[in-house]
Amino acid sequence: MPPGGRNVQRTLSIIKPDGIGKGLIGEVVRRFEKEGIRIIAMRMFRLTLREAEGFYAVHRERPFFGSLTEFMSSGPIVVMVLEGDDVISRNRALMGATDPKKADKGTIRADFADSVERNIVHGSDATETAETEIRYFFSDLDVSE
Ligand code: IDP
Ligand code: MG
Repeated sequence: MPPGGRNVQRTLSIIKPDGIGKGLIGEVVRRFEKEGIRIIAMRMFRLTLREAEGFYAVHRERPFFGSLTEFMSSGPIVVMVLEGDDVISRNRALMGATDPKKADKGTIRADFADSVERNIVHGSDATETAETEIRYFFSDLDVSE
């Protein structure tokens, strides 16, 4: 990228069942919009256990996989496509570290999460995973230009 050039990216954000349960849809959306991050697609639904397992397939061998996928299918979620300059890392910065006890003050997870598993939000971690994760939930027709 040239110096001063823009690096417009898309990323997948999920407000997890604990975030919905705590009434944080508006709060999370507000934090994105306040940062100038555009929401270009949004859906709310409940994942089946199978769908949660598919989404988190990279974690299949981890000891927390069963508990995580049960949690993620325990209630409705809100999934969003975010767009903006360097939005993948900017969203991760707004979210905070996976473990809320280690997350910086003022991040979504530090402010609201109960545990490393129930940590309110998901965000893609790289351009390739962002593309795969957006594709898991959205078709091109769902995304507003
Ligand atoms: P991330 O969401 O910050 O990218 P990942 O390591 O990709 O973190 O893990 C995916 C999700 O799995 C986390 O957001 C969290 O809900 C859950 N998770 C991660 N590590 C643990 C753990 O050690 N115990 C329980 N759940 C975990
Ligand atoms: Mg991750």
